[in-house]
Amino acid sequence: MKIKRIAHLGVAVNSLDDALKLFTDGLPLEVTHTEEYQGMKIGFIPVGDSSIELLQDTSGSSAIRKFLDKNGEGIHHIAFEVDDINAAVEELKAKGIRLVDEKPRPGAHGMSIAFMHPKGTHGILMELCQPTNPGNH
Ligand code: CMX
Repeated sequence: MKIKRIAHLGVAVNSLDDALKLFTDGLPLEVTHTEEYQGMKIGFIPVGDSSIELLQDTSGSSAIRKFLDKNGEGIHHIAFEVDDINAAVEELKAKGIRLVDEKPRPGAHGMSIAFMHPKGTHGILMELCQPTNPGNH
Protein backbone atom coordinates (compact mmCIF):
# COMPACT_ATOMS: atom_id res chain seq x y z
CA MET A 1 0.00 0.00 0.00
CA LYS A 2 1.21 3.47 -0.79
CA ILE A 3 -0.12 6.37 1.30
CA LYS A 4 0.18 9.47 -0.87
CA ARG A 5 -0.89 12.25 1.51
CA ILE A 6 -3.22 13.26 4.29
CA ALA A 7 -6.30 13.93 2.16
CA HIS A 8 -8.30 15.61 4.91
CA LEU A 9 -8.95 16.04 8.59
CA GLY A 10 -12.63 15.58 9.43
CA VAL A 11 -13.96 18.01 12.04
CA ALA A 12 -17.37 17.56 13.66
CA VAL A 13 -19.18 20.88 14.05
CA ASN A 14 -22.58 21.94 15.35
CA SER A 15 -23.13 24.39 12.50
CA LEU A 16 -21.34 24.36 9.15
CA ASP A 17 -22.23 28.02 8.56
CA ASP A 18 -20.73 29.09 11.89
CA ALA A 19 -17.59 27.03 11.35
CA LEU A 20 -17.16 28.39 7.83
CA LYS A 21 -17.12 31.93 9.24
CA LEU A 22 -14.10 31.03 11.34
CA PHE A 23 -12.23 29.29 8.54
CA THR A 24 -13.01 31.77 5.75
CA ASP A 25 -13.33 35.10 7.64
CA GLY A 26 -11.10 34.48 10.66
CA LEU A 27 -8.55 32.44 8.70
CA PRO A 28 -7.54 33.20 5.11
CA LEU A 29 -9.02 30.01 3.64
CA GLU A 30 -11.76 29.25 1.14
CA VAL A 31 -14.50 26.66 0.97
CA THR A 32 -14.38 25.04 -2.47
CA HIS A 33 -17.10 22.44 -2.21
CA THR A 34 -20.14 21.67 -0.06
CA GLU A 35 -22.47 18.72 -0.31
CA GLU A 36 -25.20 16.78 1.48
CA TYR A 37 -24.06 13.23 2.15
CA GLN A 38 -25.71 10.52 4.26
CA GLY A 39 -27.43 12.82 6.74
CA MET A 40 -24.59 15.31 6.94
CA LYS A 41 -23.74 18.68 5.42
CA ILE A 42 -20.06 18.75 4.51
CA GLY A 43 -17.75 21.62 3.55
CA PHE A 44 -14.27 21.15 2.09
CA ILE A 45 -11.57 23.74 2.77
CA PRO A 46 -8.24 23.11 1.02
CA VAL A 47 -5.07 23.74 3.01
CA GLY A 48 -2.03 23.09 0.84
CA ASP A 49 -2.23 19.53 -0.43
CA SER A 50 -4.81 18.54 2.20
CA SER A 51 -8.24 19.74 3.28
CA ILE A 52 -10.27 20.38 6.36
CA GLU A 53 -13.61 18.55 6.04
CA LEU A 54 -16.24 20.23 8.20
CA LEU A 55 -19.07 17.85 9.10
CA GLN A 56 -22.48 18.92 10.39
CA ASP A 57 -25.21 16.43 11.19
CA THR A 58 -28.52 17.12 9.44
CA SER A 59 -30.42 13.88 10.06
CA GLY A 60 -30.20 13.46 13.81
CA SER A 61 -28.84 9.94 13.32
CA SER A 62 -25.47 10.23 11.53
CA ALA A 63 -22.12 9.12 12.95
CA ILE A 64 -21.39 12.83 13.47
CA ARG A 65 -24.51 13.27 15.66
CA LYS A 66 -23.38 10.41 17.89
CA PHE A 67 -19.84 11.82 18.08
CA LEU A 68 -21.06 15.37 18.91
CA ASP A 69 -23.41 14.10 21.60
CA LYS A 70 -20.58 12.20 23.24
CA ASN A 71 -17.60 14.52 22.71
CA GLY A 72 -18.79 17.90 21.45
CA GLU A 73 -17.11 19.61 18.50
CA GLY A 74 -13.60 18.59 17.46
CA ILE A 75 -11.39 16.48 15.25
CA HIS A 76 -13.36 13.42 14.17
CA HIS A 77 -11.11 11.52 11.77
CA ILE A 78 -8.02 11.58 9.60
CA ALA A 79 -8.14 10.45 5.96
CA PHE A 80 -5.19 9.07 4.01
CA GLU A 81 -5.25 8.96 0.23
CA VAL A 82 -3.96 5.65 -1.08
CA ASP A 83 -3.01 4.66 -4.60
CA ASP A 84 -5.20 1.52 -4.70
CA ILE A 85 -7.96 1.35 -2.08
CA ASN A 86 -9.07 -2.20 -2.94
CA ALA A 87 -5.55 -3.52 -2.45
CA ALA A 88 -5.09 -1.38 0.69
CA VAL A 89 -8.23 -2.80 2.34
CA GLU A 90 -7.16 -6.36 1.52
CA GLU A 91 -3.71 -5.64 2.97
CA LEU A 92 -5.19 -4.32 6.24
CA LYS A 93 -7.48 -7.35 6.49
CA ALA A 94 -4.53 -9.69 5.95
CA LYS A 95 -2.69 -7.86 8.77
CA GLY A 96 -5.65 -8.36 11.09
CA ILE A 97 -6.42 -4.65 11.44
CA ARG A 98 -10.03 -4.06 12.44
CA LEU A 99 -12.09 -2.35 9.77
CA VAL A 100 -15.48 -0.64 9.80
CA ASP A 101 -15.75 -1.15 6.03
CA GLU A 102 -14.69 -4.58 4.80
CA LYS A 103 -15.03 -3.26 1.26
CA PRO A 104 -14.52 0.27 -0.10
CA ARG A 105 -17.73 2.25 -0.58
CA PRO A 106 -18.65 5.58 -2.20
CA GLY A 107 -17.82 8.53 0.06
CA ALA A 108 -18.30 12.28 -0.13
CA HIS A 109 -16.65 14.38 -2.84
CA GLY A 110 -16.23 11.55 -5.35
CA MET A 111 -14.01 9.39 -3.15
CA SER A 112 -13.99 5.66 -2.67
CA ILE A 113 -13.53 5.21 1.09
CA ALA A 114 -13.04 2.65 3.85
CA PHE A 115 -12.77 3.32 7.59
CA MET A 116 -10.64 1.47 10.12
CA HIS A 117 -12.22 1.00 13.54
CA PRO A 118 -10.91 3.43 16.20
CA LYS A 119 -10.75 0.61 18.74
CA GLY A 120 -7.99 -0.98 16.62
CA THR A 121 -6.09 2.23 15.88
CA HIS A 122 -5.20 3.78 19.24
CA GLY A 123 -8.44 5.73 19.44
CA ILE A 124 -8.04 7.53 16.11
CA LEU A 125 -10.75 7.07 13.49
CA MET A 126 -8.79 6.62 10.25
CA GLU A 127 -10.15 6.58 6.71
CA LEU A 128 -8.52 5.40 3.52
CA CYS A 129 -9.67 7.15 0.38
CA GLN A 130 -9.00 7.19 -3.34
CA PRO A 131 -10.49 9.70 -5.77
CA THR A 132 -12.78 8.09 -8.32
CA ASN A 133 -12.22 11.23 -10.38
CA PRO A 134 -8.53 12.23 -10.38
CA GLY A 135 -9.49 15.95 -10.25
CA ASN A 136 -11.07 15.56 -6.79
CA HIS A 137 -9.35 16.49 -3.55
N1 CMX B 1 -12.75 8.86 16.96
C1 CMX B 1 -12.33 8.07 17.99
N2 CMX B 1 -13.12 7.19 18.64
C2 CMX B 1 -14.40 7.13 18.22
C3 CMX B 1 -14.91 7.90 17.18
C4 CMX B 1 -14.04 8.81 16.55
N3 CMX B 1 -14.45 9.59 15.55
N4 CMX B 1 -16.21 7.61 16.99
C5 CMX B 1 -16.51 6.66 17.91
N5 CMX B 1 -15.42 6.38 18.65
C6 CMX B 1 -15.33 5.42 19.76
C7 CMX B 1 -16.36 5.77 20.83
O1 CMX B 1 -15.87 6.73 21.72
C8 CMX B 1 -16.61 4.44 21.47
O2 CMX B 1 -15.62 4.17 22.40
P1 CMX B 1 -15.96 3.54 23.85
O3 CMX B 1 -16.53 2.17 23.55
O4 CMX B 1 -14.66 3.51 24.57
O5 CMX B 1 -16.99 4.45 24.45
C9 CMX B 1 -16.46 3.45 20.32
O6 CMX B 1 -15.69 4.13 19.30
C10 CMX B 1 -17.81 3.08 19.73
O7 CMX B 1 -18.44 4.29 19.39
P2 CMX B 1 -19.98 4.58 19.47
O8 CMX B 1 -20.17 6.01 19.87
O9 CMX B 1 -20.68 3.53 20.31
O10 CMX B 1 -20.43 4.48 17.98
P3 CMX B 1 -20.60 3.24 17.01
O11 CMX B 1 -19.89 2.01 17.50
O12 CMX B 1 -22.02 3.13 16.65
O13 CMX B 1 -19.80 3.82 15.73
C11 CMX B 1 -17.89 3.99 14.38
C12 CMX B 1 -18.43 4.14 15.80
C13 CMX B 1 -16.48 4.52 14.36
C14 CMX B 1 -17.90 2.50 13.99
C15 CMX B 1 -18.83 4.81 13.43
O14 CMX B 1 -18.84 6.16 13.82
C16 CMX B 1 -18.41 4.70 11.98
O15 CMX B 1 -18.75 3.75 11.29
N6 CMX B 1 -17.65 5.70 11.47
C17 CMX B 1 -17.25 5.72 10.07
C18 CMX B 1 -18.18 6.57 9.25
C19 CMX B 1 -18.14 7.99 9.67
O16 CMX B 1 -17.64 8.37 10.73
N7 CMX B 1 -18.72 8.86 8.83
C20 CMX B 1 -18.71 10.29 9.10
C21 CMX B 1 -17.63 10.95 8.29
C22 CMX B 1 -18.12 11.26 6.88
C23 CMX B 1 -17.16 10.79 5.83
O17 CMX B 1 -16.07 11.38 5.64
O18 CMX B 1 -17.54 9.82 5.15
